[in-house]
Amino acid sequence: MTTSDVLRTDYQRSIAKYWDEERDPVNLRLGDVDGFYHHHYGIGEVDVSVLAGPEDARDERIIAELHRLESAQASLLLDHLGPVASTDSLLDAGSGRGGTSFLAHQRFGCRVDGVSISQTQVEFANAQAAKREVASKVRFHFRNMLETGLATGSRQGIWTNETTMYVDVFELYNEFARLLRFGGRYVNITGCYNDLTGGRSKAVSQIDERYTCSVHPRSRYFKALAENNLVPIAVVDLTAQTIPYWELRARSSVATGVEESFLAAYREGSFHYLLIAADKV
Ligand code: GPP
Ligand code: MG
Repeated sequence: MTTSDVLRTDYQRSIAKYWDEERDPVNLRLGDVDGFYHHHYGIGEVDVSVLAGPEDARDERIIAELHRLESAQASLLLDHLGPVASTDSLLDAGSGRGGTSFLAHQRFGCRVDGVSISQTQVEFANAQAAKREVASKVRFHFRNMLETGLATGSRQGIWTNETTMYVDVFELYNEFARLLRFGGRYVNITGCYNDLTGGRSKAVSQIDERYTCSVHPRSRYFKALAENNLVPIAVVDLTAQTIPYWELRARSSVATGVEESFLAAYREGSFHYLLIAADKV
């Protein structure tokens, strides 16, 4: 596909440019720990022993711990995909450098396609697939998740790991409903703002500004799912589980400055870290 087929708007071109140029140590140094490169945050209790012990190796220990929590997040997402056979196909919508896709292939042994509007990310992830010798099963494509070009009914599972804040979720779920077979599962992990607190808080606006994204209200996800024959089976509020990750990240050498906005938003209750799993009917 040509660039103009994939990138349809000035907004999409600006997002693609951001990710094409992104080389942030908070992502690359963490990925270097074991070769799974993530673009999402972490969950779970922090092992505080990483903060003790010899000063010189402390930063390395913190980075490994942040990475462990990010991998735990991806693992929880995969837990919610339900049974996946090695003959099934999955879609990672907004696949970044491929971390979650490789974990999925490792777990299920099945085909995984990832789509990203960043050609640099697609090349990076495909190089990882070749290095891992899984390129026949795990493939990344320069495609728009709103119009993947993949076959109708071809997917047993689809996930979005912190990518939905870049798109209209009604449009997105229309495409996912086309791709999923009957009984297929969609899993989403996202940050969303709290309808109850009344609109976008200052801290949420700072997150939007940092990534040039537009965090959706919680309600919008459920409306968009319902409109597209996607029936929720699990909703898990991960907010309390992600706060320790942000506290540790704020103390690390790879902090980017966005940590305080996430912590403020989560603590004041204007923002939630949510997992939603839904079945296609
Ligand atoms: C980036 O992950 C994730 C987003 C841009 C989506 C925003 C997420 C929300 C929950 C609102 P990353 O790993 O590239 O970000 P960072 O560089 O900050 O680690
Ligand atoms: Mg990151």
